[in-house]
Amino acid sequence: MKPTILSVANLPNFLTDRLRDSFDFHDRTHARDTAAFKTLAPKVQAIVGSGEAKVTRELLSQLPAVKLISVFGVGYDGVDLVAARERGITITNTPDVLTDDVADLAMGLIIAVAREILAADSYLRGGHWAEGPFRLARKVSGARLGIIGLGRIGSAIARRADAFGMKISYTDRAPIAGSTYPFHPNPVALASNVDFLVVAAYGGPTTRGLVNAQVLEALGPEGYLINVARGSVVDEPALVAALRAGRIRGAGLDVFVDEPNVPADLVAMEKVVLTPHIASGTLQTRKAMADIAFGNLQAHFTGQPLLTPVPN
Ligand code: 8YV
Repeated sequence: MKPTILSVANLPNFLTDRLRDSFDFHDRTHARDTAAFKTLAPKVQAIVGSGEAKVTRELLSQLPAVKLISVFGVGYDGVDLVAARERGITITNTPDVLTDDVADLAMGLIIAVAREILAADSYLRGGHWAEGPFRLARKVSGARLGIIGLGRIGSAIARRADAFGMKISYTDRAPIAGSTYPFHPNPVALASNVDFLVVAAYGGPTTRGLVNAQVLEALGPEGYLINVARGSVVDEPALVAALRAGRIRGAGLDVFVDEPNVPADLVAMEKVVLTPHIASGTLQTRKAMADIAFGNLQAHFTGQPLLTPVPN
């Protein structure tokens, strides 16, 4: 008998095809078919999630046989960790393989927003070039970059920014042993010393609203905010207000509080660059993530050591 698995995420076909071959696989039945889910729920032994999908206490309470949650993504803040821990449920994620892509997109957003690539593109396509040159932008190389969260992704951003001659500093829960970059004890102190503030911290309750009105005020009217972590780390209404009032200069955002819904105020602004949570979204990386998410399920059901369990 194949183990029964429920996906709570919108996963790529190259993963769902493999899951269908190896498991009794059910794709988001909990959200699609209440009657079918009632029959299915007691049999579900594992859940496949993603960086965006939610595994709530309420859902877990309907799935008494679940022992593993395999997250297709590095961030597992969508899982109710307290409820999972109470039940002794193991969680796995897909670290490392997506680090480069996320750091690449962070640099892309920095350059896109500072050099106004999207507005310049519209200027050209709109036939305005003949009227005169496009307005002057903000230089990236040599600027001061502040990183909130110097973990795997934050460090990869720092390495790239180093190559741009940027002056890097960071904040984290504590100074990172061995790091030579200047440490600031909190986001306000960091923001007041940088031109670009990049969020690369974990999501979840401990970082909710960390980038608040005060931090944005400290970043100042010439500062830019970049977020490739989780929408929840930024107080979104405070960000909209700061952009509107010119208290910061611009923002590059890949993540939002209520995805896929993006505040209309942000969508209407030219000084922001918005991408739909694509930081790990390359074929190469998503395939590597699929291998790990699948490998963790296989390991679990064949009694092998898990590839990438998250610490509990
Ligand atoms: C993905 C992510 O968007 O890794 C994460 O935490 O949020 C992203 O890599 C996601 O997990 C794929 O759906």
